[in-house]
Amino acid sequence: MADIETIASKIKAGQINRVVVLAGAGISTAAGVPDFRTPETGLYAKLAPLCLPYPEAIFHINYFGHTPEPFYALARARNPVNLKPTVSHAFLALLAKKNLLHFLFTQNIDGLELDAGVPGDKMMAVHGNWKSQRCHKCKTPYPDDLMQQAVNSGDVPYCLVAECGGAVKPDVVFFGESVAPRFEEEEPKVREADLMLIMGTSLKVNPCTRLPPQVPDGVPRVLLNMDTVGGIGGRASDVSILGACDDGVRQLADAFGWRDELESLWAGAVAAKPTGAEVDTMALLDESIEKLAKKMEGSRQVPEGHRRMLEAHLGSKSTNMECVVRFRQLRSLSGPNGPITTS
Ligand code: CNA
Repeated sequence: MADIETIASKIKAGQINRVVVLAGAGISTAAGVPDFRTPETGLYAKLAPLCLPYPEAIFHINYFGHTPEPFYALARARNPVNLKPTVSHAFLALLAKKNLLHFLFTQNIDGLELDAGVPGDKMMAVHGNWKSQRCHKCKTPYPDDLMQQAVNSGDVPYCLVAECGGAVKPDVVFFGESVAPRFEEEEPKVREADLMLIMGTSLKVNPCTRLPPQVPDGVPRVLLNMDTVGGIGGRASDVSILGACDDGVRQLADAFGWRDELESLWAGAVAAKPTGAEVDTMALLDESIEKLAKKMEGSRQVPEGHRRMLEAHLGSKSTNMECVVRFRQLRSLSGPNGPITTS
């Protein structure tokens, strides 16, 4: 079984030069952004009051097309303007500074890797990022200042092109959309790696889930995550550092003799990121979700697209049964065979 000390001695001997990293939401939870799937604190658990057809629907392009309100209810709390990089982001920048970062695939859309100092040509935000936005229908770009106003107020911004009226969407890849072709161009880098780090991801979302199996046999894959995922640990050369990523990268930095450099790079990255007023993103998220849930309940309306998706998911294990009951009550309000109130 491989261990941190063996990897550290290879790093010190210059035998590891091409580190490929796959990162996910877990490297940003310490910055105040909930991940998706952690029970109770993850975004999917928090969304329950909105009675979505299934939690991932909030990021599905079809759902956004007819019901963009839930997405904007959480936009303010996930607005990267309010976030500072974590020590895990700083570790990635340190790898790049030491010329060891072969490539970083991040599934995150918060851009914190760039804020920490990872060069843009050494990474791909596979699911896009929040730095720009456009109408999801006609694709016309939408101004940054108006987008910021919408994010701050929680109101859905709509296309400025007369007669279009589509909702504006940040340039992040939703479920049902394809990732940029650059992904396939960069993918072979995984097979060139002499070390892979897999950090803060459940390895449940395509296409990144297919990267770790491509690391050649015998090349160490180090998992820094709260829990074991994706069969990592199944090879003799795998190493698992379970727990918070920030603790894991500090453990690695200690073993590599980089600890002071890591802490000072992190402090510099935090100081360099201008932020507005301190915001409790988790509290903001709860507040916005509660507000929208009350509004939806009060209106006694079920958008037609929402109804169709909920019905299509009845019986699946992610169905929120409380919502189905509420939905049926709503239906009986309009009479057993009467129309469902739609908007
Ligand atoms: P996920 O499915 O929510 O999994 C997160 C994983 O990280 C889980 O295995 C957790 O146990 C683990 N985890 C949570 N906190 C920590 C921590 N502090 N230290 C170590 N491990 C931790 O998220 P994935 O990234 O795997 O899924 C891909 C989705 C999530 C992408 O589409 C992203 O866009 C999306 N996402 C991004 C952000 C962001 O940009 N910060 C936030 C939430 C979700």
